[in-house]
Amino acid sequence: MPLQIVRNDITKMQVDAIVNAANSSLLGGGGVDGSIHRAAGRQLLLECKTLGGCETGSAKITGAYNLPSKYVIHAVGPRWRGGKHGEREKLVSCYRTSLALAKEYGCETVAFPLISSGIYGYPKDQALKVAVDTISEFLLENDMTVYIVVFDRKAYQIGEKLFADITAYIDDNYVQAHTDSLFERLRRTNELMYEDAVPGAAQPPAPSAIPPMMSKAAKTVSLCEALTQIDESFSEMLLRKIDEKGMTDAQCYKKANIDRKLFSKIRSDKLYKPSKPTAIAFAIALELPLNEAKDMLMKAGFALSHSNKFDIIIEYFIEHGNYNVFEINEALFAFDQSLLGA
Ligand code: AR6
Repeated sequence: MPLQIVRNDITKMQVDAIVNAANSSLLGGGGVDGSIHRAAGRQLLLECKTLGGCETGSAKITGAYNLPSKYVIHAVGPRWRGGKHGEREKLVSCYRTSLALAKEYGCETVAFPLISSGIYGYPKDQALKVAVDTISEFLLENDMTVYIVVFDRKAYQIGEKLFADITAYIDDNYVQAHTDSLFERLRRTNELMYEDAVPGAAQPPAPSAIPPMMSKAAKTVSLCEALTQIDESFSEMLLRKIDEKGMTDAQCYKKANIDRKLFSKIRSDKLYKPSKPTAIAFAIALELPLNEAKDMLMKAGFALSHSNKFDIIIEYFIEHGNYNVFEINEALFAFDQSLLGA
């Protein structure tokens, strides 16, 4: 998955480069800066002293010494002063400069903290949005795995309104799914099976009279014949939809937050069985309406139900026409669910 949000201490990340939320002196400080310097050891400070500081909105790179990464990229975020003093542009520039440095040094994996969202006071939901937007824009043109590392739950907030809307949607749908009586559900299942087995039947009999499992196997189709009528596979539907939407493969897998290698596997193996988050990520990237998204999932052997939060959150976004995988992932993360992508 090219962009991932994880909960961790950034000094523990096993990546090529970690990014530090530094100040313009580059000589250390509190917050994540303090932790990085403590974990890297004194040599980091000695190297930083040779750099001559750094402007707000920019970044400089050093070795990582005792840290598990190879490099530390020291980015200087803006202090929040109400939002009308170019804070956003400077924060965007921090991410862009850091990513450009990481690329220049051949890094394949990079981890960012939420720059400026601590001591510098940038509102956390807005800081997260800037991070996600800027990194995902970079990933459209570049192959890299980028982690946004969130230290604690408080440090991570999606917009309050979105959080409240999704909570309400989950509540409503959970309630619906769980207030159905067992009898109601059985009755509906039986009705469906009956329609399936006896097309055009005038009146279904009372629930008690329905045989428990009317199977199509009872009909005349032999197993061999049935096997020649295999439906379009997940991979075939995916490739067909990409063509129908006029997208390139790369546009699709990047929008889905899926890496190129995995996409190639799916492309070359007609019977490839993706994980559920991967299948959904493609349905989202293709902007499929709910019924088609469900159809595509079914091809991979999955369904969207109202019995778990993950499914309801996905449905919420599809119903609201929001097909931004990264925003969906922010919400999934906020509700402690697995993220979309590989
Ligand atoms: N791992 C990941 N994230 C962390 C960690 C950690 N170990 N520790 C804190 N965070 P901050 P800023 C999160 O204050 O706002 C320093 O003194 C934290 O929860 O470290 O850019 C510098 O020298 C928050 O979400 O950086 C500057 O003077 C995010 O990292 C000033 O602070 C950034 O919080 C920079 O302030």
